[in-house]
Amino acid sequence: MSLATKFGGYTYENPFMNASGVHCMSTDELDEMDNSRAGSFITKSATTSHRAGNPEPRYFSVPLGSINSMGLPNQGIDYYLNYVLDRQKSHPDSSPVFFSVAGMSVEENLNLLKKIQDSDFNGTTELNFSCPNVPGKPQVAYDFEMTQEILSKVFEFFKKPLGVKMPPFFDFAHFDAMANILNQFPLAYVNCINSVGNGLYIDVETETVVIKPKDGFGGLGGEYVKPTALANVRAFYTRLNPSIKIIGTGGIKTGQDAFEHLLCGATMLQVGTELYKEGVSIFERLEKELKEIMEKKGYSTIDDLRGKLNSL
Ligand code: RRO
Repeated sequence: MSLATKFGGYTYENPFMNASGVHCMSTDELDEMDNSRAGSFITKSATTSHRAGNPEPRYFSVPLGSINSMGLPNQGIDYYLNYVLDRQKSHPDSSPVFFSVAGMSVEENLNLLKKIQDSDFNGTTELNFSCPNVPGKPQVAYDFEMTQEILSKVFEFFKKPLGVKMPPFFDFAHFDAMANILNQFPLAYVNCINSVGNGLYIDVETETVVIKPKDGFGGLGGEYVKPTALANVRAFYTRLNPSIKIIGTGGIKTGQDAFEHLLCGATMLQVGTELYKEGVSIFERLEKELKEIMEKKGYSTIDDLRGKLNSL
């Protein structure tokens, strides 16, 4: 029984990672990810300079998941780039990691990626097209022309492995149109999904919202979003060129949830809400539970089951 996962020319011990934003804001958290059972990890989406983000409270755990409006707080690209470059030097034999960027404009995205291109970074870069929480800034990937424009400009100079983090889509016309755009580019992967944007959670006792920014509106994660995440993983797995891998993110709390994402076609699996709740010990549990379910069903490798979802 092996959970070994080939991705971008490397073999990771298992497919599990954090979702960008969770347990990756500081070097201490990144070190904890690195020392955990996770197969790999990703840094918090970085902007050009440090951002404080939105006022607190801005993340709230609820029984079926989470709601957040963090507002892209991060230490700035240099902080995370220095971290991953130092790690490369001190652990030259370790598998490379993932690096997330989220520019606030076309220009900023291009400048962030130029910096990565010009650095020695040897891992995979994730371009976040789906932050739902910066007031006045729509989620990039809901603007199809903008998405096409950014990717066209990026691939004029960016030669390292690049993936994109997508928001959820809810209509076949949108799955088709976005897949047509993504298929024009040599992407390493598409990550489905970011949080489901602009939900509203209410504390009935106080008749009040639970997070401060945007009058309580925020991105939903956790159990609420798993069916939407699975639909997006499946929709893009069945529409994208096979060279573009899928990272499955959304509602992974148990080994069974992981198994479902793999059946839909995911290669790597990211955990956000439940990692926030449980801490990095979750990865050991997920590994054990995924192995148990595979054993019970007679699968000895993930490759044997990836994408093999049956239709009726
Ligand atoms: O920082 C955030 O508010 C945030 C980001 Br950048 C994102 O991509 N997804 C999310 O749920 N929150």
